[in-house]
Amino acid sequence: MSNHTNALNDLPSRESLEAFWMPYTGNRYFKDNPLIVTSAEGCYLTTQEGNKVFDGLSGLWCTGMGHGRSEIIQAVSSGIQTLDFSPSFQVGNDLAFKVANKVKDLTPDGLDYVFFTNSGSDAADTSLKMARAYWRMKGQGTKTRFIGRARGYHGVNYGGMSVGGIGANRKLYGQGIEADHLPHTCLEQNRFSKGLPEHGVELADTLEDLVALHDASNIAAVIVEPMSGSGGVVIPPKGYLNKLRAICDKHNILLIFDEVITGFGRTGHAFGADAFGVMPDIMTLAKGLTNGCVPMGAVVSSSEIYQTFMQNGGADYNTEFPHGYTYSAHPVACAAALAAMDVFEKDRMVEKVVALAPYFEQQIHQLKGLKHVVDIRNFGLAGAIEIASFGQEPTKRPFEIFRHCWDKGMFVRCGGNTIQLAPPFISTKAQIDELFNVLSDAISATQ
Ligand code: PXG
Repeated sequence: MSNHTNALNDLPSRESLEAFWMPYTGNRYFKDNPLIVTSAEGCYLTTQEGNKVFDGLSGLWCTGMGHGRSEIIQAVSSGIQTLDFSPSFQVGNDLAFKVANKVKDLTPDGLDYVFFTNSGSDAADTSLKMARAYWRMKGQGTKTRFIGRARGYHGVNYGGMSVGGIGANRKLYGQGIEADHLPHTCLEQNRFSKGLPEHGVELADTLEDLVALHDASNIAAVIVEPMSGSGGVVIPPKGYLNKLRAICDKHNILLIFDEVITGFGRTGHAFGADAFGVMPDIMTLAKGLTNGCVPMGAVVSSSEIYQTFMQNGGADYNTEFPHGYTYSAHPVACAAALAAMDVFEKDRMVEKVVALAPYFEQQIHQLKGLKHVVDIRNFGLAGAIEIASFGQEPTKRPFEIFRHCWDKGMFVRCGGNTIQLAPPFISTKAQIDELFNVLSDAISATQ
C-alpha cells in the first residue's frame, strides 16, 4: 500500500512548513518528518507522495460515514452559493431551524432544544455556562462548581479544560474554573474486557463524597463522556452511568453528556445515551454532526432548561442566554449537517456499526499476548490498546507504533499510553483485517 510513486522533490521544503504552528503536534519532529495529506475518498487518505492510507480513526473520530460523501459535498456546494453567511443573532437562516428539528428528532426524547456552536470545545463551554445560568435563574446562584472525571476530555477552552482530566492538557495553563474530578474507571480487574466492563460501578459513589465535601448547593453539574475517546477509550462499567444519574437526581445536580465522539453512531446506537440507556439533561455534539466536513458543534438541552431561560428572560425582546458565536448555525455548516444526518439515516449507519462491531471486537482482542500490550478496550467501532511504558516515557512506544503504521498505509492514533482506533462505519471486514495485521506488526517491531 505504501509504494512511493511521486518524485520526492515535489515535497514541500522544510522552510515552507515552518509557519503553521500545528495543534496537538510535536512541531519539531513533524517538520523534520512531515506527513502531508492531499486528498481523501471513502476509507482512505492520500498522501503527498501518492500513497493511500486507511483512515483507522475516521479523521479525528469525525468522518465515520467515509470521506467525500457526494450528497454532503453537493449540499455544501449549493449551500454556499445560495447563502454564504447570515447572522444568527436576531435573524435566522432557514436551514438552522431544519437542522435543529432534525437533531431534536434524532437525539433521545426529552432533549428538545439545540444551541449551535463551532466545535466540540465550544459546545462543552456552552454547556457549562448554560448549567450555571440555569441555576442562577432558578434562584440557586451558589451552584457553580463542576465535576468532571479523570481521563475525561472536553476540549481546550477554559471550562472544558478545567473539567477535563488529562493532566498534559492542563498543567501549562494555570487557574481554570472550579472543578473536581471523579476517578476514571480503568481498573486492573477490567483488563481485556469485551464491551462494558464488569467492575467499577461503585466508583460512581465518589460523587457522593464530592457532594459531602462541597454540598450540592454549590454544584452545578457533572460532565462526562458516556464513553471517553481521546482519554484512551474508557468504557463505563455496567450500571455506572445509571448510578451517576441517580446521584445527580438525588442532589439536584445537572448531568451533561459530552457526546462529541459517541454521537452519531460510533457506539452502534445513535448516541451514547441510547447505548447505555441513561439520559442526560444536556448533551454536547460536534464531529459526526457534519461528518467532519465543516466545523460545527451543538448543545442539546431539556425543555426544563430552555423553559427556565424563557421564563426568566425579562421582556420578550431581551436575550435570554447572552451567549453565541458569530458562526453559530453557519448556513454552510447547516447545509452539511442536514445532508450528513440524511445520509446517517438513509444509509442506516447505526446498523452498519452493529453489523461490524462484533468482528472488530474479535480482531482487536487477537492482539492480546503481543509484547507491550497491557489492556485492550472496545465498544461499538471504538477501541484502544494500552501499551506498556518505555521506562519513564509512556507516550514513546505509541508514537512509534503510529509512525510505523502510517508508513505501512494505516492511520491509527497515539494518545497518551494508548493506540486508539475508530474505523469508518463503512469499513469492510478485509479492511479491519488489514488494520490489525499492520498494527500487530508495528507493535511487535517496537522496542
Ligand atoms: N469533547 C470530546 C469528547 C472530544 O473528543 C472535544 C470535546 C473537543 O472538540 P473540538 O471540536 O473542539 O476539537 C473532543 C475532541 C484524539 C482527539 O486524539 C480527540 C479530540 C480532539 C483531538 C484529538 O482522539 N476530540
